[in-house]
Amino acid sequence: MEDCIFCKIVDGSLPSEKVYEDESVLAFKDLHAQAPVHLLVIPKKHISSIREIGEEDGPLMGKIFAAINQLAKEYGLADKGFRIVNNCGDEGGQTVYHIHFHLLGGRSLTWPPG
Ligand code: DGP
Repeated sequence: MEDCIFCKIVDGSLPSEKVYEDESVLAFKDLHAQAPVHLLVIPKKHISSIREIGEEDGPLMGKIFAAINQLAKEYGLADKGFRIVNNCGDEGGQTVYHIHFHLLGGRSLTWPPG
């Protein structure tokens, strides 16, 4: 989608540090890391937020979580623990309206979030 920075990362017109890619999912390092490991896992297809997910996206969401599990293992987080965050909407803290899942780990994470 035009003017979507994550679509531009998907099509390569904006640079990113890619850490995973398949035909429908991409993961890259967050520009403003909040933890030693902070990755963003996104569908290549433009979905603006969790509110736009339909039943037909079930297999795609399964692929996203398979990629998350693979990355958690690769980055040594699987046994120690990690956090998946999805911010939805303005009050949810969403700033980029292309759905993405933050994978955070590598330190003890506190709760509740701010
Ligand atoms: P959220 O607030 O949940 O919408 O998170 C958006 C995240 O995207 C935020 O942690 C910073 C990150 N981000 C924003 N622009 C870029 C970019 O151009 N490249 C990368 N790698 N990350 C970005």
